Amino acid sequence: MATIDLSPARFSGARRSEETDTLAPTLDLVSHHLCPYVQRAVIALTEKGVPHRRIDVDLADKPDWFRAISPLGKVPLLRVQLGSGREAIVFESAVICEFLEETQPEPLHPAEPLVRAQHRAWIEFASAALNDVAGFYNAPDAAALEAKRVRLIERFAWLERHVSDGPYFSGACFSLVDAAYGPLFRYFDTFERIGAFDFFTGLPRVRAYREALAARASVRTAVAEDYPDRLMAFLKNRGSYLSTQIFTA
Ligand SMILES: N[C@@H](CCC(=O)N[C@@H](CS)C(=O)NCC(=O)O)C(=O)O
Repeated sequence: MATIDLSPARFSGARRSEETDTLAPTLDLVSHHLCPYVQRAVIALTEKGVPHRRIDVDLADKPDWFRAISPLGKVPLLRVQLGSGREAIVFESAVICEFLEETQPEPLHPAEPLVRAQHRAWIEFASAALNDVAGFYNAPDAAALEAKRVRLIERFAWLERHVSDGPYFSGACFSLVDAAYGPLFRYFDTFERIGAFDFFTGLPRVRAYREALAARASVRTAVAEDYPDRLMAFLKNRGSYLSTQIFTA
């Protein structure tokens, strides 16, 4: 069985430890159908061609086995089997993606440290925008919804000034930063089915970026076919102002 060497000698510039082991070739990703952070890890695994199994958990009714291995009670988790027989858990999507970057083929980070740092920073920015997305769909009234709509437009205006001429964040190469924006933009496909919120008016680069990501196979296949219906049902059940604007079955 092919294994991947995890000894620190593989990585330059890192502090050395005594830890050496091997990583079994198939990885388990503990997931949730709708989670955008899970999608980042799935996109990275797909782009790198890493065999993996996806294990979806019900976050509304977390199983005991999941509580026992998830320090923050959140998905995604990467569960890896080691050659020594041990099992290890890696949590937090950014950490999972960086681990994949260090151990798997097909680099998704740029080689230059400054550009890499900027990509990492813009991944953080996508996480801040995801918090605003949650604020938008949980807003209790029309005024709060509008405030979050404006906030999100401000976020996209920042992105407009920093995204490349395309198709991806930095140009021709699909990168880890793109794996953060694909799942973010996906929410807006469903928001647009609910109403005309005009998130992307006057933002041609962001619009083109959104389209390029939606067309990327790894982004498209990071969710199941029933994702739009599941998300719509989730939004309808929030008890929020947006929920009251959903008139589909
Ligand atoms: N910072 C975390 C965020 C992950 C996160 O918020 N996951 C959500 C689902 S999208 C979760 O598991 N929430 C726990 C819950 O709903 O109880 C990461 O990047 O992995």
